[in-house]
Amino acid sequence: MSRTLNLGILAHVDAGKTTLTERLLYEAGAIGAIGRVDDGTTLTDSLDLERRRGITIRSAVASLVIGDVSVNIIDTPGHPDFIAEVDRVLGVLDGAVLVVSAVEGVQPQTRVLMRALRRLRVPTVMFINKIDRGGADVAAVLREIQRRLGVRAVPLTEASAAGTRAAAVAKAAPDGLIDALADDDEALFAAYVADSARVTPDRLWAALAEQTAKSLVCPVYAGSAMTGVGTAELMDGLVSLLPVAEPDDHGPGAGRIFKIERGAAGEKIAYVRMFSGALQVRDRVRDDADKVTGISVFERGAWVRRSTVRAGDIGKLSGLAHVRVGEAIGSSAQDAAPHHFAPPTLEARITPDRHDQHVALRAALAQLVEQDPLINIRSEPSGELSVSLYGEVQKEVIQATLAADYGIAVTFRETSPLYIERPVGVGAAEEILNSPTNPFHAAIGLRVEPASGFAFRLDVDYQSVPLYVYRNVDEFAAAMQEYVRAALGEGLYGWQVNDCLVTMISSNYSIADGPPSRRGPLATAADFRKLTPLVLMRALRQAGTRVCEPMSRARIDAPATSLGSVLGMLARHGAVIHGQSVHDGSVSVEADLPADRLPGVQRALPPVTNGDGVLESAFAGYQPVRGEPPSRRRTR
Ligand SMILES: Nc1nc2c(ncn2[C@@H]2O[C@H](COP(=O)(O)OP(=O)(O)OP(=O)(O)O)[C@@H](O)[C@H]2O)c(=O)[nH]1
Ligand SMILES: [Mg+2]
Repeated sequence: MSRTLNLGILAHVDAGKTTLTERLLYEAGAIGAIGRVDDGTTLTDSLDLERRRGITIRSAVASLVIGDVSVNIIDTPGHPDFIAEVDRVLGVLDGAVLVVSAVEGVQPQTRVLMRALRRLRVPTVMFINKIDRGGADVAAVLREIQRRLGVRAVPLTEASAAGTRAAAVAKAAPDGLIDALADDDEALFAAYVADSARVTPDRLWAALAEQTAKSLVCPVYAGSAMTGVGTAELMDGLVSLLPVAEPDDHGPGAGRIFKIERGAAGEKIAYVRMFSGALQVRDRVRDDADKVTGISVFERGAWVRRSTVRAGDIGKLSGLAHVRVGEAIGSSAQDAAPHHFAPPTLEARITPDRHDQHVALRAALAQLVEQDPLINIRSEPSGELSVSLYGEVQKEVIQATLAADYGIAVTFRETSPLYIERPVGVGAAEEILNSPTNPFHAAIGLRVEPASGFAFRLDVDYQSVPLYVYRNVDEFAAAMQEYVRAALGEGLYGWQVNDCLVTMISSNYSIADGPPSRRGPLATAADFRKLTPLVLMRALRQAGTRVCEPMSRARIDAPATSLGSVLGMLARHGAVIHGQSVHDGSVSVEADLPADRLPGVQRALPPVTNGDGVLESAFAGYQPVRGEPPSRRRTR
């Protein structure tokens, strides 16, 4: 079996991910001619919309061979509106290249991505790209990487003539390497102290690979994806520094779906990364799922039809009509993957321009949600539809996709912040059997209390679990957790309830020949499901909830002379300043403000800074709204 490396290419928008992917494919001989983003001819920006706009919208997979390693490369979008695409990919990577521009340096998304990569312990190599462009400053970017990303950067190439078309790279002197590595490798340090000459380059490289695999250090290469300078060195590093595994492909298959697309005839194609075992044509991906009817895997850089996809590989599966992005498949199938980034902060009403396309729009959106589980659709009893969103660009993309792929012209209106609710105190409620307020054949007690994130616990007598409906207590707990999660979609004010612990404190069900208090038709799963929101709402009413709004942290860099007007402008937009610093005639101001005020600040910035102000922003959690809490119409 060949060795495989599943590699993600990640970066802030426009840093050069797609150009680098194209360059690597070309250098490895996987494509015969090199395409350009600006001409709309790259392999991985294959969607019409991507080619026209020159940005990546969906993650794309390609494959190349370096030495004896088969590298599956996943080019991701950098625009924050499409962070959901990166979210799904993170869970299937063996390693990543985080690209940063030698001109723009570390940008907000660079930080967000590095934090996620570190948290998930994805071994990462950095590539300082665009050293051929005017203004490139590799040394300054290296300092930023250390300071702003908080990683121990190990430069492996040195750039010369950066900022010119003659920019080149050479191997960095190895002196720095021992300093970077000895801290976390006592044996290496001891060997070096005993006899520095005996620490061979091979020994150092092995130590570097080991610490890279453990996410302790981050090797950094420099170059230009455009001219190809430095990419050969990067390719060497990818296969010698990132952990290339030879996974065990015996036993039943387990993997994760990380992308769904539709084929020419509208059929679903699911991309799977296999972690162990193997999956075959005609296998079911879960007990209750459809059968796989076709498999394609990469071989020497191209998709080929096969009967099996094995551990370590990426495969395209057909026949799975009901599969969703993020789903785990195979023997150890558990929940959907957890999310790694901030949630969408906007919601907009979406309406078809032609009134007779309402049903078609609903069906089309349902298909988009399968591909993008972070898009949440709400349909109100009146039939009106809303979608949750990250931003304006995503809105335009949804609009263009609906028009091009489904022939539906839509209008977005009433874009508003996506508020959440948090419980204020503790509340509990209970429904017993045969009471006038309980139309169901099940009984439930729930307690709600503030927490960080969402958690569900089962604290009931196991005798009270209907084991004729659920196979065991764990299955009952999982089902109840899902009912509770669904019910929390709309709290007292109609917003999603977050940050709460829900404990199930009592349970019961009626039986035909039971004592009078329990006598009745046998309870079904539907009784538990339907009763859950009633009890939960009562518990929430007792606990009380507070409506909170999504916040952004903005950082503005501007000429020092404009400080006064920048501060005034921020205050007018309701921002709270919590830091400012002046250096070399320029000033940085950091401030928190409601996320929906950001576009206004963006528009107001050029006039108060003579066009010299730069705004960066990132999601900064939720804060209670001041004044009257906004409410949203409930759908139930
Ligand atoms: N001069 C120079 N330009 C580059 C280089 N790499 C990329 N570019 C240009 O930078 C722009 C963005 O490149 P992309 O490859 O689309 O960047 P990306 O990171 O894939 O962008 P998104 O996927 O939209 O986030 C394009 O105009 C490229 O031609 C480079 O090494 N040097
Ligand atoms: Mg791209």
